[in-house]
Amino acid sequence: MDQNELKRAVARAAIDHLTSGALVGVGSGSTVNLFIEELGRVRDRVAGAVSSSEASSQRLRAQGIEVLDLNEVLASGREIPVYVDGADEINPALQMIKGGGAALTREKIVAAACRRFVCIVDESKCVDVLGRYPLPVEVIPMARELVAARLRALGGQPKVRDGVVTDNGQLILDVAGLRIADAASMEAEINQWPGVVTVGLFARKGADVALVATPGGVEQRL
Ligand code: ABF
Repeated sequence: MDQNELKRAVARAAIDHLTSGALVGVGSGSTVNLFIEELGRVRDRVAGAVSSSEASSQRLRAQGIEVLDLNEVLASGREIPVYVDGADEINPALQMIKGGGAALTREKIVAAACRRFVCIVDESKCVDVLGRYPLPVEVIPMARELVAARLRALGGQPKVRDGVVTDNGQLILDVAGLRIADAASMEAEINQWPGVVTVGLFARKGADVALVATPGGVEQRL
């Protein structure tokens, strides 16, 4: 099985985790793109979607799935039972690094608005300790060097992601060289620095379940 087939298998498995007739929160990335295709096949079972990126919204609409505004959904008192998204890395505690696709801020917002986070990955994303994948941090451009200096003080090597402006008009710093033993503390620390919009650690609120595609089948990890 190649990596694309693994991604397809886990995207398909996520369909069983949806709540019939309800809204679904949808993340971003190549695994989620396959999930959106699978969602198109069962579009009658979902009431609509709340999306974490312009790219996912376009794909959802192309599958005939209505994309709703998060504020309107929440203001009307509707619930979103499940959020489905990929990750760049996930550890055994189901804490993640996300943001390789630069959609981390909206992903964190939509994930926080949904009851359960179903993470869909192939086994190449599973690590014991987060940090092999460079940690994305979304930053207001004026604060770039301030935040970069603080990331260096933590032992990281930050680098501006070339040519990338996020959906929110900000920059991404990718931070190599971190070994993230206490992901929840690091998330809290970086989050409160002036100029940081979002750090790509999803640790204080990680996934509720990980569906992991392996050549032997899709494993469910809790
Ligand atoms: C997004 O998709 C991310 O936060 C993460 O960067 C990425 C994983 O992408 P892929 O499925 O393409 O590996 O959800």
